[in-house]
Amino acid sequence: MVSNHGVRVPGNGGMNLKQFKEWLMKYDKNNDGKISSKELHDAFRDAKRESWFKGIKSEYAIGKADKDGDGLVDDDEIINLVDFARRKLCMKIVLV
Ligand SMILES: [Ca+2]
Ligand SMILES: [Ca+2]
Repeated sequence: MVSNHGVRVPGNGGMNLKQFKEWLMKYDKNNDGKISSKELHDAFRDAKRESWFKGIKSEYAIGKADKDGDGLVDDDEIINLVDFARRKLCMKIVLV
């Protein structure tokens, strides 16, 4: 099991939406361009290492972001994760 992908979680210095997407898409294991609950779980697990927050439910986050109800967060829906990442993962994400 590889649990560390060599990805440093950005955010301490702030990042924009594009950088947030790029970070999240590193966890898109099957390369379908969408983030599943499992993939988001891996991203959150890594992010939590640098966050005080514990017990983040990726299923909950997906439910918040997934507007068309297919269980996946696609490119257009990632923006719905921004607010969640800001508050729950303490990421500084700047929307420009
Ligand atoms: Ca995927
Ligand atoms: Ca969706």
